[in-house]
Amino acid sequence: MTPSAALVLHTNPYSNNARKVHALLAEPDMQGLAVERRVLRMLLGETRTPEFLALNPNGKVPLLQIDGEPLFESNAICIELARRAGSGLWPDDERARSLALQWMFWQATTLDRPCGAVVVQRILVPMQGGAPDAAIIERELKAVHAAFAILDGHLAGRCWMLGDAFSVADLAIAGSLAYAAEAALPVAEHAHLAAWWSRLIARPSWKAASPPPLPSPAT
Ligand SMILES: N[C@@H](CCC(=O)N[C@@H](CS)C(=O)NCC(=O)O)C(=O)O
Repeated sequence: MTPSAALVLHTNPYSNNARKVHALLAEPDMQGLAVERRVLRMLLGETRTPEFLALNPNGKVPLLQIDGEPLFESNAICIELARRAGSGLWPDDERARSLALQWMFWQATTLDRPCGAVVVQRILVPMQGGAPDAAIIERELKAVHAAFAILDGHLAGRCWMLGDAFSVADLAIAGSLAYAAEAALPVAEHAHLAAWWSRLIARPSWKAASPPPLPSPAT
């Protein structure tokens, strides 16, 4: 384990990107790591204050401070924390690390945007009193299906994204699917992906990171 540093996670229980980090921290071999959590209420603008923007100019959670130094992007935060804990969730093997990074970049560049767009239309827009835009949903669902087909092909014959071992790559992908049920993302139409998702959501760490029921706009 890396020598201890003061670790502060700025977060929100409803953030799908923060949920990856919460689930990681709930994994058994992460228990030696002390991380203070500070909840920011996104819908009240707490991620847009000058103080927070000075730490993360993107104005987004999660954000990790390591002895005061900021680190943004949930995937980078997961790697940093797993590495500090000496956890095998960030694999030891160099080839496995490259593959983990491959899937984590792919999640951030290809999978997350269309999944997020459908979640916004089907959950956030109605929560704020608006009407979902059917054209956006139709367009983004095509990209979701294309990305899910890639995952489905990869997961055929694999238990987890890197094979037999659960890793930060699984948590990265899970972040994009966090609201799959509520937003009716078409996971069930891709059998290998659906089987992986069932295994993932059965993990005690994922359950421990579940947010309370969806909030009112004041959170
Ligand atoms: N790529 C970033 C995305 C972070 C992100 O989109 N965070 C959202 C919550 S899931 C947020 O903080 N939104 C608040 C805002 O935009 O004001 C990551 O993976 O950390």
